[in-house]
Amino acid sequence: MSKAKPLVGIIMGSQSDWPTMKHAADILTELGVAFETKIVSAHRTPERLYSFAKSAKANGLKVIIAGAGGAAHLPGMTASMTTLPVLGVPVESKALKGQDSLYSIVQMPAGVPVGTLAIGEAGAKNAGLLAAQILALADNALAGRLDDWRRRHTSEVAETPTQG
Ligand code: RP5
Repeated sequence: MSKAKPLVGIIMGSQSDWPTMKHAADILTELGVAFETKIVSAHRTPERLYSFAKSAKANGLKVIIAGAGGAAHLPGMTASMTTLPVLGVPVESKALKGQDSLYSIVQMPAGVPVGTLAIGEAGAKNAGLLAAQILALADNALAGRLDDWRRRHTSEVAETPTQG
């Protein structure tokens, strides 16, 4: 069986970002969305970044999720080289707990948007969901799977707290 062509590119600045970015990958797997993962560092592998961002659309990607920590210029630099939607995930850093990552990603000057999610695991998971929601605009089967996912998520909330 041939592997589906990836529609979402998940990139991250370092191997150390994977425990966070894995949550984006997991949700896409759960929803049956084909994706690829790559380590692309804006400052350590700038040529890899250039070639990834410049060829992303021609390679069939529809959405890019970019996670980085610290001086997190990866999402913004990626967005500067493509008009695909770029979702930025601020990875929690040691020194500033990801506030540095968040501010680096969220404060894009007008004209080059990056959709910025929450710091860490919640942000990565929501980036995966948001990427799926974008793709679902043109994919009814995926839209149905998202509705089911949301129903399950809602039904997991008990009406009364467990005592004890
Ligand atoms: C950033 O620096 C990466 O995105 C990572 O979050 C952070 C630390 O990278 P390593 O020193 O663990 O490679 O570029």
